[in-house]
Amino acid sequence: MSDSGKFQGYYYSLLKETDRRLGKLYSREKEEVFTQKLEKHGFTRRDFLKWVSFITAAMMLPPVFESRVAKAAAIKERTPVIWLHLAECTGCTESFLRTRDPDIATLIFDEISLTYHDTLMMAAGKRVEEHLEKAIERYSGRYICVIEGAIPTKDEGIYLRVGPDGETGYHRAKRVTEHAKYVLAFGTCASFGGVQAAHPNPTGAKGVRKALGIEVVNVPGCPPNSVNMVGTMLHILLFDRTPPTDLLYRPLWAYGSRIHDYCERRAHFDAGEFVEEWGDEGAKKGWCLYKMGCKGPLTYNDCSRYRFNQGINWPVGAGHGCIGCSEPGFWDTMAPFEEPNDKAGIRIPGGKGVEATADEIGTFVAGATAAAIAIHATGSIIRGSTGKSSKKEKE
Ligand code: FSX
Ligand code: SF4
Ligand code: F3S
Repeated sequence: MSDSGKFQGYYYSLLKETDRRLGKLYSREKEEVFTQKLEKHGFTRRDFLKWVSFITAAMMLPPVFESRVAKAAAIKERTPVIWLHLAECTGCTESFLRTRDPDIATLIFDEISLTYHDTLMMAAGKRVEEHLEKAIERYSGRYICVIEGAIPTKDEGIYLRVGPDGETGYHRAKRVTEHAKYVLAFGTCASFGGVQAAHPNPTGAKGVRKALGIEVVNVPGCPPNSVNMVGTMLHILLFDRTPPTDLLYRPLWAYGSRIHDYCERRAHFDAGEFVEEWGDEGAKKGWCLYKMGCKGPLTYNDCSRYRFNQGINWPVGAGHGCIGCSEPGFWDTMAPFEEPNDKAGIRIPGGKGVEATADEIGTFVAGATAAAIAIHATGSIIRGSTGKSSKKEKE
């Protein structure tokens, strides 16, 4: 079957499943309560539907899913979320809170029941521990476990201790994920180890999947943009299954193309117009940042489409190149961040620009990038979505 045939089949079965699920879970009374909540916060039904259209398109679902996404805001029983913080800077939560339409997303996530969140909770100490224990017990086998941060594994994990009893991050993550239905790694630290795992990695820090040997959906970025986090969670809530991923276990809808493919400076790359020095004429004109070290041609993510902080801006928009923060080991492999990666074999247009080099354009991003593209394409084809994600698997 062709790839497009497979995807049509995928969407069709997803649609049928969603209707079956919503048929059981949807409640008109709940919808009325939710609509009243929206109104109370100053949102009209139209505002809500606009948000629904945006997030449905971002998840790369066809418009036929929009009414289902809207309905999902009013289902009877919510999926509880337990959100842990391990070795990291909390930037991922910061990014999550800066949702495109914070109030609508926040309202929906209130409904989703953020059962436990290490940093957003008012309580502290023993009370928090009791709350966590109760949540694990009450929702065992049903909750989504979100993890931010890497897991130090050296010397039995002693380099990260959390909570009043000094439990290791490794033990806590193991204990909570064991009873979770789905595990999501938010941020590059939780996905691949991040800055903690950068050379020489003194604490033996690893991403969740590698540290625990379990199935995890990775939502990398340092931090990831909120659309990727909200959309991934919404996908699971809607369909009760994880989205299709690439070979690095990143949702394809969010990490299926490169920063470079949708970059607002791309026309300047193709025309051979580059910033050569910080603050030069090219910089003032918004030319391409490749020669200043931009790793957009090597990085799979959608920042160039959705940006950060309610869509206001993103690294390249602000005038610095992408540093490849959603790729594994980027602190080591993408550095130096302000110089082009000579080993990547990326060919750039010469001074004559796109008209003179049209035949070459297709080969610009060959060389080392081909390896990344191959990983990606293979993953796209072979890795479907799963309905259960706590199975053990070999590293
Ligand atoms: Fe890591 Fe997230 Fe970078 Fe920070 O929690 S991905 S250091 S933005 O905060 O984990
Ligand atoms: Fe944009 Fe960077 Fe690509 Fe230039 S190299 S077009 S700045 S992503
Ligand atoms: Fe990271 Fe590059 Fe996006 S640095 S935030 S993947 S633009």
